[in-house]
Amino acid sequence: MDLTYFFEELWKQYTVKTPSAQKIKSLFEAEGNTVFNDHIAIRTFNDPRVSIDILAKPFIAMGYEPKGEYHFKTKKLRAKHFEHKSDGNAPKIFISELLLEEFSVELNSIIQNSINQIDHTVLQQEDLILKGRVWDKPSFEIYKRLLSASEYAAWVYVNGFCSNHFTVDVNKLQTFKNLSQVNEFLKENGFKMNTSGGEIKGSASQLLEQSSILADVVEVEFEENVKEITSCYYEFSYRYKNNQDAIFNGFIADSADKIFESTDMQLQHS
Ligand code: OOG
Ligand code: NI
Repeated sequence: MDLTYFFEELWKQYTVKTPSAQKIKSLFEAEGNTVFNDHIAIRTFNDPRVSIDILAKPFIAMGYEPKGEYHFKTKKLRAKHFEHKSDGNAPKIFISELLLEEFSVELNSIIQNSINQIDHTVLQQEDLILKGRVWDKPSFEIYKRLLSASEYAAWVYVNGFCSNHFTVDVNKLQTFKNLSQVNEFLKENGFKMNTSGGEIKGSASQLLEQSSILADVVEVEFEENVKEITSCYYEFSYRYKNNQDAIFNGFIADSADKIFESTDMQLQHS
């Protein structure tokens, strides 16, 4: 598997569901920028058939290695990030998983039922992440039940496996000096920011500042009827150098906790 091909496929699938990302990238380019991707993110469940370690496999095979680990107590999530061993320009990968054992028997049986539907040949392939939703058409009734326990679980149930965001590397934009300039530009162009925890998450002293737009809302065919549900979002990151003059390549759990909320339907109306 080839890394460039893999990211192109992920971007193709992502922009079909996230037209705002393609629009923003084109707006940056029209201003004279070349857009580089800092990282992508993937969501899953800690079931051994689809866990972080399973979804990381193609990336490990393409030269990535695990780096940081992060915990989200309230959201009941765990995450790992991966960096390429030799290609410093390769985007980082952030993969999180829902800790199923911390949820009800009901949630577990819904998720087990979905995972049980995955075709065995698909589970054996290394590109599960390119497969999208690999179980039957979702039920809106079940979606709502999941939503009351975990926004993350409900989102994965509907959206399946994909890159839930790409991230513009603001350090590499030529016509913007910092993240607040980027945010102003996005708002002028009519995009809604995720303001949970503030428009900019993190700080220079934490060596990472991040912002994101709210996820696009797309029509999803449920068993019952068609409903509008959040798909994916676009993120913007600005990284600082540490005392050793090396750029910080990790993530900040407190900031990530708020970035997750970019797909929360409730923020759409606030
Ligand atoms: C990942 C949220 C965290 C970051 O950069 O801190 C994140 C997600 O929404 O799945 O991407
Ligand atoms: Ni991110």
